[in-house]
Amino acid sequence: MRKSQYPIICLHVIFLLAASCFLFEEKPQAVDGNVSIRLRFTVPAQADTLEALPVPGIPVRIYTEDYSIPELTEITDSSGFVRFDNLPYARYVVESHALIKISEFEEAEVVGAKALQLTADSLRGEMVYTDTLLMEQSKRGLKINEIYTAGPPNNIFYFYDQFMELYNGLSETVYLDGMIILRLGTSGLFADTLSVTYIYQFPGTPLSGRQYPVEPGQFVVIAGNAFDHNTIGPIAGKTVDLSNADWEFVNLQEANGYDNPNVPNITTNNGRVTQASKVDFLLGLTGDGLALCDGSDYDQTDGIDIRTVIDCVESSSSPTHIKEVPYSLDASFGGIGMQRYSGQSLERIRPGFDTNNSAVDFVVISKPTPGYHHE
Ligand SMILES: [Ca+2]
Ligand SMILES: [Ca+2]
Ligand SMILES: [Ca+2]
Ligand SMILES: [Ca+2]
Repeated sequence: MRKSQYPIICLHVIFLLAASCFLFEEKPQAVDGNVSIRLRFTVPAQADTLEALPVPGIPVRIYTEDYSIPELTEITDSSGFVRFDNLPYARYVVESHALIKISEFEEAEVVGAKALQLTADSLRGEMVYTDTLLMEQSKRGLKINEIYTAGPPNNIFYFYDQFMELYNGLSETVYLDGMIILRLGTSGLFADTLSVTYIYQFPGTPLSGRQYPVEPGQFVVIAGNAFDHNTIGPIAGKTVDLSNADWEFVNLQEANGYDNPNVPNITTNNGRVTQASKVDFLLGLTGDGLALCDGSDYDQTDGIDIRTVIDCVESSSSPTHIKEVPYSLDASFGGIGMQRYSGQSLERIRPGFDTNNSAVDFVVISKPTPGYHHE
């Protein structure tokens, strides 16, 4: 018998989004365009053939924020095709997830997702956009699940409500002891060390420490500053309450830096990890590189060894952004179109879902979700 990565796919596709099939069964009358999207969903076939296998019978969602058009869902046919008609020119996100049986005992989650900008120019006169999406398998682990950096809607340049969120997608407990979080500089696409702008470390001993557990399915919120940012007058009601964050970034050399005594700290300039900057951990509002590493390499003067990386994400609001993070850690970047001072956040499509390709793995969401996942 030949080895196959997805041997019995046709029999064992399980719907994760079955509920959404029934919500929008009828085509909404508001959709009034004459463009069509026709997509084929496939998964990689055996290693010894080049041909991908179609994925039949899975729900495919499509949505746009350009118009108030309801989300649409269609099911792929027996050849993996799905088609949406009567659409206006707009930017769309197409997404599908499925659990696929990869052996008698094991299922893998796969996703196919794509952002499309349909204009008369991009379609070159055609009325049907056609493409094939290769669904990719998620790698389970402790992941950077959400990065909130844009700031709430405001005109006082407030963005100190930033946080990041981790998620444990494994079936066993992991420990944060001694792990480090990096804000990255430009490393180079084929580099084997990461260039570091900021370096912060959890307390405890890297690799062997067992003081700071993260249970399976648990979210971990790490606040820039762990207080209720709604207490700031001009942004009251528009931002996040981080007073119950799990952790707080503190630069021990920051003059008068905020430090909530009830929230434990992940620190820098602590006698172990050292950085030149005396400011708090802050990320670029609409793009940056961020890495979570196991802490076995904590000397950033010669860069951090990429073999110690647990997860790494590059983001940028600009579609013409030039990548700064090695391809082997993130094949692309997420966050295209994210606006500063919008309250938007960047979160994985599903909790912990990671194909090491942030354009596929992440979506821009309209408001941050500290400690939980967007709907
Ligand atoms: Ca802080
Ligand atoms: Ca604190
Ligand atoms: Ca990753
Ligand atoms: Ca979240």
